[in-house]
Amino acid sequence: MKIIYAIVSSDDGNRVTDVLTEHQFSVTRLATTGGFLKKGNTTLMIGVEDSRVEEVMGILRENCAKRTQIDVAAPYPIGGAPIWNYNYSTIQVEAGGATVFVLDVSDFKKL
Ligand code: 2BA
Repeated sequence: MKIIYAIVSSDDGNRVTDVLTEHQFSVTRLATTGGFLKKGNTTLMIGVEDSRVEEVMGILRENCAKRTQIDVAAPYPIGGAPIWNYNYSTIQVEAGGATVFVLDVSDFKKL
């Protein structure tokens, strides 16, 4: 068994969860925050048999917006200053898609 952590855009979170559920996957959805942009995103936790990992990957691929370059205002601190004193500069980052971690599960029980 594997546990899949998929970090997706909050815009895609609902749809991906619905499609996974329709395909009889169990999903836990966590409201998370990206460390770099400090914006909300969604992390899906999906426990799945090894044989169905690729099916999950396919659903993520099909239901998450394609990765594109976007301009964002990125904060950078002015020498040890608190957050409200951060300066901002425009940078390009890739957004969309899914960041996926697949981990082995050593034990799984429902008690
Ligand atoms: P954030 O950390 O807010 O990152 C948003 C996007 O900013 C990233 O998209 C990437 O294109 C860019 N980025 C992130 N860190 C950067 C850095 N140090 N310098 C320049 N650009 C940077 P994604 O790679 O698609 O990541 C989307 C979200 O997935 C991330 O949001 C974070 O919440 C999570 N994530 C990505 N890689 C991760 C990792 N190795 N470990 C844990 N979480 C990760």
